[in-house]
Amino acid sequence: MTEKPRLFGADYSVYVRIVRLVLVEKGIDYELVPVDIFRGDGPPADYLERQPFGRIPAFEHEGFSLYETGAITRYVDDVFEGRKLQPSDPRERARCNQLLSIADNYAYPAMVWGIYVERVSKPARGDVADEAAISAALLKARICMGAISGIMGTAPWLAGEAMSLADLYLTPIFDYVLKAPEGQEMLRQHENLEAWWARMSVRPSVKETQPS
Ligand SMILES: N[C@@H](CCC(=O)N[C@@H](CS)C(=O)NCC(=O)O)C(=O)O
Repeated sequence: MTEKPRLFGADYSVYVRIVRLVLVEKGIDYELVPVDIFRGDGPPADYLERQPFGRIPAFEHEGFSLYETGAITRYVDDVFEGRKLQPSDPRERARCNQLLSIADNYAYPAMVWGIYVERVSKPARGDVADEAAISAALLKARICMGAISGIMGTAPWLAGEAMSLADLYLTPIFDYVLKAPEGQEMLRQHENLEAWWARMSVRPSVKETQPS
């Protein structure tokens, strides 16, 4: 019997959830090995051998160790059977890759750290939200929503005719930002994204990977 792939990380992490969504959507059985990088003394020393930058996730499949979510998800899509998550059409694939870059470079920092963490997560643990940080993040997040909506256009999925890595990358980010009223307000400005989220958020993979 082949070994189950192992995913190292915590279920609250956006990036760990992206890989979990990919694994679930492809129907792959995997083991989630808990690693908490936010504990007081930092990432466990043996984890740094897997991921020298101390970020989650890391991944292992039959002796092959890998980190960086973009590399992991493309590897999983290439190596395992199941639905293909990278478009074969070169232009749709380029749009998919463009959306992954938008997610990494602009949406994740603005929507998760700038809005969700400040507006929802900090107050929940008794800390005061940094309103200036929220205002600055909102400017960037609005650009992200506009860009994502523009790329999607009238297609059913973010990168075209089929669900792709782009949808799975942006789902955990949207799930967090939509917990803030500012996130809900931004979504209402984009009818195509509202309809996409209504379809995406009820998928069994999204329910199965909810942070605990
Ligand atoms: N470039 C990394 C980013 C992963 C990442 O930033 N993960 C977050 C959790 S969602 C993390 O480990 N943050 C810890 C830190 O910033 O120290 C990837 O694609 O895997």
